Amino acid sequence: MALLIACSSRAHEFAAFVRGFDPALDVRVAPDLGNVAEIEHALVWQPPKGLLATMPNLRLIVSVGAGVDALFADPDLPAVPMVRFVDGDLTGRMTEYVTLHVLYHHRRMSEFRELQARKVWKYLAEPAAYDVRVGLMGMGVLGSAAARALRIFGYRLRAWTRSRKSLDGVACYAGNAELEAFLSETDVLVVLLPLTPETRGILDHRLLAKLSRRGRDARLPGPVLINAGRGGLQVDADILASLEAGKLYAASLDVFEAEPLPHSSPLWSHPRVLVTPHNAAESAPAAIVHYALKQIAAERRGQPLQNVVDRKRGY
Ligand code: NDP
Ligand code: OXD
Repeated sequence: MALLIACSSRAHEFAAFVRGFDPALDVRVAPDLGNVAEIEHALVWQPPKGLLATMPNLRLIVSVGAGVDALFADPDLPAVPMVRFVDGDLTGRMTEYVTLHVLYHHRRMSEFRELQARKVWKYLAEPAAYDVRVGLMGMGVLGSAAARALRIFGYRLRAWTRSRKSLDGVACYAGNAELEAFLSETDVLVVLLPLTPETRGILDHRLLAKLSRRGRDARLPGPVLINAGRGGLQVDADILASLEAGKLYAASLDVFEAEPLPHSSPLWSHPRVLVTPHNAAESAPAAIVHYALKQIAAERRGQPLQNVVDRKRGY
């Protein structure tokens, strides 16, 4: 009985925590697999394609990420249960990220930064929070926590999901048929969707053009995009073009089509774009390992697993 750790980063850090928590557990760190027939559980982040299929007795895959798109990218992904990482600290960090960036753009901070650089003392009109419509694309574990935090400030909240949701103080829209109505009533778009075949490239010029601008009544200078879901959801070039055309006022991007974001990308230096290196909600290795060992223990005892990935939905 062995646990494989196949992670593109922090693998040895995870292994050290496993050994600390459970010294008796046989831990293998890819690419040092040993006898693959002994591997029953795997803790993974972006594992090499085809690797997991070489383990004939694999019984459970634990994803270090909340998002599992990298696993589904493996055409040979074994048909064993998969659980994704869901954790209070991760959720808290994402809530901080979303709140920080909604407030930043609502309070026109990028313009104040520009004014400060030029030593210009200038008043900019800022709408009341109750007049700013924040729309969440995706209101699962992370989106619903963000909505609860944003509600405290009095923002007018709406959310778009696959199946219909219900949350106090949030106008809920579901499915493709209601996407346009959702977008037309959104000033600040917060994206916390998983990357699936249905959502890939969804943040393109057509979608961005549908965001509310409220014409002469607009309180913000234009719509804002905040994407902390996955880079594959967005078309970087369309975001830039929308900013240039004034269809977008500003953007906060934690994720990109290519990561790390290439030096050549104009997003790096755009005055209304905030770039962060896919760390909106970095998770603590000890918490990840603790969670993985709990799931492995449940699997061994035949008890229910938590946060099981639905293969049909792809998240
Ligand atoms: P959940 O699975 O809990 O929530 C996903 C939400 O997206 C659900 O509300 C779901 O709808 C909705 N959704 C999925 N597909 C569609 C679709 N086709 N149309 C409309 N809505 C859809 O995921 P989490 O909240 O835990 O995480 C969301 C994503 O955040 C992850 O998949 C990951 O990519 C990203 N992430 C990024 C991090 C970072 O550091 N930048 C850190 C952690 C996660 P429904 O409720 O109907 O199922
Ligand atoms: C995740 C991430 O999916 O960090 O957890 O992106």
